[in-house]
Amino acid sequence: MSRLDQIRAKVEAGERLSFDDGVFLYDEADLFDLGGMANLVRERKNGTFAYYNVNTHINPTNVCVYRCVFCAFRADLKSAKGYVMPDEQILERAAQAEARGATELHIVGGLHHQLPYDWYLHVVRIIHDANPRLHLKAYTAVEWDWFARLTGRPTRDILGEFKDAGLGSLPGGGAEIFHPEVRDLICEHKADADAWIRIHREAHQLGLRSNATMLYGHIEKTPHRIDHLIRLRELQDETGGFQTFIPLAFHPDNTKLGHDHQIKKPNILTDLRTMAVSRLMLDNFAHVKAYWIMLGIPTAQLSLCYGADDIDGTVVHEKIYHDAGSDSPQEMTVAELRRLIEEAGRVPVERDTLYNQVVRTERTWETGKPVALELVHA
Ligand code: V47
Ligand code: SF4
Repeated sequence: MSRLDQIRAKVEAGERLSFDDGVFLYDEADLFDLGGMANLVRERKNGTFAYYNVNTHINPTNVCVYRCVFCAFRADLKSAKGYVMPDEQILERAAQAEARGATELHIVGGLHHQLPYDWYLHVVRIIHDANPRLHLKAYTAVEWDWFARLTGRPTRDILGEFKDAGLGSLPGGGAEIFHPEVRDLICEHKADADAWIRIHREAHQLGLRSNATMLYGHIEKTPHRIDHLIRLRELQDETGGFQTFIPLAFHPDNTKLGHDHQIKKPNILTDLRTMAVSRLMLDNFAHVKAYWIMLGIPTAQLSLCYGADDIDGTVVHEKIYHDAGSDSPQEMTVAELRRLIEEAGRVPVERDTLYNQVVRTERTWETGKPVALELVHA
């Protein structure tokens, strides 16, 4: 039996793939074989559904003490590009989101040199108090680690305090590439892999769900990517608290990394390969997301047959990828998202952040049953 056939037999039997299997698939498997296997797992877990949500991004500040070399979003303290949103602007964004029928706000930003811990807490509290129905998916592990550095308090206590103030879940950012051979070169001083994993573990133990990401297509090599996926899989075995994995393609424009290493954006073949290998390695993740802002619409559509079952949401006001050269639109309407999914031969399902189906009437929305579970137990 060929190596590929051995791996295919494991996938068909629902057996776990090893580190070496992952490296082989990434580097040597034919893309169509890879897609076929990933699609098998995708359809086993999520049938023909493809999920989207109605959300808005808020980046309360872009001023950041760190200098991750892949980041085009950050600004120095005194730079003309730097901003801190006043409360009114934050509340207006949240009110607009609510008025447009959003169920989720995605809140992340820089680590400001001078703003105190209480400001970040205040942001969550005022939004939640004004819009209690909006799910607040806020702050990456890098930010939680920063709050611990600011206060000297354990991250577990801080997460608990934010949960009481209205935090709903954690986004998956800040993971980049866990392996120190890469991490030390691209984001040396911020939370390391152990801190990222520990913070997500603590969040899960507090009953908060979270997402996970991997930034690919820069200086990392295949073993670093597989190592990253396996570290996530191990934490998921322990807690079951991750909802979605989101592979993030490096966008080089306006970044030091792109400039110094002359790196181009990964091509569609790498995007699809990464999506498929992620789906196959992360056997204990329910969902894999093709973030359309980052991939562009055609690749996001194709990804729905290469392991992905989710395309994120309407988004609105996206900055991180547009500062780094993304030419996808800033936002998509629900009709456009649904059409994108239908054109790819999938059935669109609106979900809330926690993957409950959203049922809409003319004026309002309600949370229905967990979609995936309904499917699995049908
Ligand atoms: O942590 C920053 C990445 C992340 C660039 O949880 C870049 O649902 C590529 O995590 N090129 C933030 N990537 C975005 C993020 C995310 C996005 C959508 C949904 C969710 C979710 C999470 O973006 C950062 C970093 O890994 N990033 N700069 C860049 N130039
Ligand atoms: Fe700061 Fe985040 Fe950009 Fe790093 S990725 S420089 S932590 S805003």
